[in-house]
Amino acid sequence: MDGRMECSGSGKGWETRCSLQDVQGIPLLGPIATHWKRVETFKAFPEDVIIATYPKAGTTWTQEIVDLIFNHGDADKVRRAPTHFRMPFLEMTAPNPTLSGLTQLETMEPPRIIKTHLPIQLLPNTIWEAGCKIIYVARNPKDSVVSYFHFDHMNLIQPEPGPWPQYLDRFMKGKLGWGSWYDHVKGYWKEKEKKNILYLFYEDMKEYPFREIQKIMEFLGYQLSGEVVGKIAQLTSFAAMQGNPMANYSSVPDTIFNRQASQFLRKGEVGDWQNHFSAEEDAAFEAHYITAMADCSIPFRFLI
Ligand code: PPS
Repeated sequence: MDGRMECSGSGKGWETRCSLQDVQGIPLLGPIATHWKRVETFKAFPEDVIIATYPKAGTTWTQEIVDLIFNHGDADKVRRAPTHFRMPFLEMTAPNPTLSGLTQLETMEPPRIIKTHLPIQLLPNTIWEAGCKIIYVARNPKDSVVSYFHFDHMNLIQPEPGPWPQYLDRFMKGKLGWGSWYDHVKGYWKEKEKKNILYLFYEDMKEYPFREIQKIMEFLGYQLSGEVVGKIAQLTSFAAMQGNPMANYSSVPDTIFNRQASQFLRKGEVGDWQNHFSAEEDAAFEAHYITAMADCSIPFRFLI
């Protein structure tokens, strides 16, 4: 079938959703686990920029911003190809080269803008050895899990999400793909001073896009005028990206992204969790959050 790849264990195509397999204690999509050696031995270059996130934290948004910074705000240049071709997904290994981030990366010259959802301890060693700049984006867990739930309905390679209450429970237990949100955000937070990591929040990007784009620009060593930064903010607004076929994943076939279930750029809001969490779920989540985050105070905002 067009654009499909094997799912580890099934021996078939993507007729079935992938299952998760542990890699060093982190549940990853089966095909990623199967090809883990290739991910582990990935060769990074010093000029590469890594955009690391737990799923649904604003990866695509940040990718678009970084590509626009690299291209001095030139909208035509960033419309050269869809997001996943311009800025491959590091661990997304697949026999089909058009879907394999790793295969694409092997053919690209640095500086490359690389997407990953890997927790910090699973990043390939050469990223550290090369001293790559890492932009980490974190999103509050309630909006993250809601976005992830909708995404798992629409992305037919992801494991079946099942009912919301059980899904929320699996998120809190770190059993969804790429593991524990709590460990993920804490892992990068604890290393950010020692390593070359710019730690950003989705909520800040939403509230102060100009300021956050400037931060990214300075981190990457660019000096663009206020006018260009303003243009980048406009080009990367939710509405602009939703209407941009090179930034909205509309090129991914319906056999993989079921758009009847959800759009990739779905709502793009802070606080949508209020439409999904019951009062009881919220209370249980809050109690769990306090315990899970007790060893690390990261200033998450659940509303802006
Ligand atoms: S993925 O699949 O993990 O790479 O997804 P990711 O890109 O990290 O996150 C998708 C969510 O980010 C929202 N999004 C945006 N919000 C605001 N502004 C812009 N420009 C933007 N672009 C993407 C997207 O809509 C998903 O969030 P939800 O809450 O589901 O709408």
